Amino acid sequence: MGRRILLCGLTLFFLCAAGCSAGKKAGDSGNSDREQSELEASENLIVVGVSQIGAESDWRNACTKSIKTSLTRENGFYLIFDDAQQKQENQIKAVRNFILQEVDYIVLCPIVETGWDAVLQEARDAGIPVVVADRQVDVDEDLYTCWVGADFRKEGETAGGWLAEELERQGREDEEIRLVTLQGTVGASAQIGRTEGFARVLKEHENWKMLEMASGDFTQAKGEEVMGEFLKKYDDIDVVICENDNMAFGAVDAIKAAGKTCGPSGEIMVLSFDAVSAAFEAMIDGDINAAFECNPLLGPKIREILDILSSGGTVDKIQYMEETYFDTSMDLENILKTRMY
Ligand code: GZL
Repeated sequence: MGRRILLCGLTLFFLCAAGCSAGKKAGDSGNSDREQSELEASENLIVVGVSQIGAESDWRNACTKSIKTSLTRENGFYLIFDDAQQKQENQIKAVRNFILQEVDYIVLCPIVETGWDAVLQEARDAGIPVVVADRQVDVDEDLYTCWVGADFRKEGETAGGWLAEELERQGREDEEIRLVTLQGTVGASAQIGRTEGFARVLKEHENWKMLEMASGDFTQAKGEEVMGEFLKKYDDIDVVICENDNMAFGAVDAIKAAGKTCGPSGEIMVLSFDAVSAAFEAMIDGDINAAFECNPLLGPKIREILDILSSGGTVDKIQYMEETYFDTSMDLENILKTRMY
């Protein structure tokens, strides 16, 4: 109730201000874009504050687009969106601002799993339900209403299982296989889960040697830099595990810059996570062997959750997204035509 009064008060303030000042960029209604937004917010829209990590990867941009095209005014939402530029402190500030603005719901896409206890307790004390999306938070589960995202450990295990089958197909099941890993942002659920999931398969193959793992922070530039360092240290890498597509693209650039080859017909196998459209193109180009999907289209699921909650319903605490994997044995050109990100 407080929020509605607050927004109506803001609306009245902006309308008075609009009446006294000339030269504002006016829409059809004669109000500035800002006044229009405040007016809209005073309708019976569900006001949602979304704290997004940043724009570090193709996956993240697809996730943001999905959220923005789902939580629209037409669908009954007033969206307040914050891009944290990949800094947890910015996410914490954004959540505190959402609390001050008395939003109806908060959606948090947490950059790492830890450091959220205090601010989520503040949201709970303010009576604002929190939906955690994408990566997870390591807090008392009473501090958030539900989580929706991917099963990262399963993704890692699927990648390990795929590699074992591929090596067997090549007749290399008993050969010493030397691997390196480009990890995502350290402490992010996607990094923790993919590393742990692949490690479960790694320990089943004593002929697989993990030479080194280091973080490329889910970015292409850092991925290229770290892979370049690996290539200087190790001259016989057989496989690079990239915990997202953008680091895989960087790894491919580093491999080529070192005068080596990669992909299904190259010296170094490249396995990637996310399976965005650019990863399909890289597989079609012969640079990447396989991409393990992580579905970024969280918007419709978040919308469904918020609609249920705002009508007094309850939702499951943990909600997994559907996902699979793709490799160069598949009809990738035709599959690519069906991809939404
Ligand atoms: C996975 C997501 C990861 C992606 C990266 O759910 O958190 O963050 O794999 C993105 O591309 O940066």
